[in-house]
Amino acid sequence: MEKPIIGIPAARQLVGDSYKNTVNQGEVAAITKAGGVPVLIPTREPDLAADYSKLFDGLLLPGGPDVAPRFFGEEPLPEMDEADDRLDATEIELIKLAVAAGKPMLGICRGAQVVNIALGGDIYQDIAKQIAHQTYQHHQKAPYNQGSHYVDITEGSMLQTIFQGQQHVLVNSYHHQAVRKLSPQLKLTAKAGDGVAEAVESKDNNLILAVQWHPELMYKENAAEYAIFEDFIKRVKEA
Ligand SMILES: [Mn+2]
Repeated sequence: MEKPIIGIPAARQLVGDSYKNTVNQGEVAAITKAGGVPVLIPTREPDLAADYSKLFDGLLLPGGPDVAPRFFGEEPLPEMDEADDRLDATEIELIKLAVAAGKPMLGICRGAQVVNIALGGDIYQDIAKQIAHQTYQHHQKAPYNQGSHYVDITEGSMLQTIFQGQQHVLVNSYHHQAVRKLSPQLKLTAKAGDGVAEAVESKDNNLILAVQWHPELMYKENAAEYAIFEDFIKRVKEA
């Protein structure tokens, strides 16, 4: 495979008085630099997920809005932000289809949460509210390209290889939700010192790597963050 096609589900964004289908430039630029061809996947018609899934070799699940809690069997807490259930339904279907077809995935922030939900896990709707002890500032006020809290990386994980054996890594953080009950198909491969889940990977293969932080906002200054995208394109080429 020369240049793999990477599908990126588009968010619904209100611009002026009309809705647009949008993907962040950070992910598009990082995938392109790593040798992939990014393709925007509209998410307004969940019934078309199977048709869209034929169009790409790998799936990038980007950051985005909160996931509607009905997708993991809960009612919304007051701390929930706006959710987009068509985005949720489309991504969940695309993830299931990608697993079935053996297509590699990279999840970023929301992507880590939605991949866990799609495969039978759930999330905290609001970590500050739902975790009993005091958590770190996971919605950082520092600039997005700046790391703000550390994560501890699990030995023997894909992440450890990507970070060349480093176990304690400074990452950025821009989330108020996080993986809670882990999918039986996933393992936890990084967590913050306060116990918040920061990365998950497939248990039995190398199809899925998903991080809770935003490498697309750090990769220009940080070689290991860029290596997350290089590793993804390599996984897609080898699948
Ligand atoms: Mn965090």
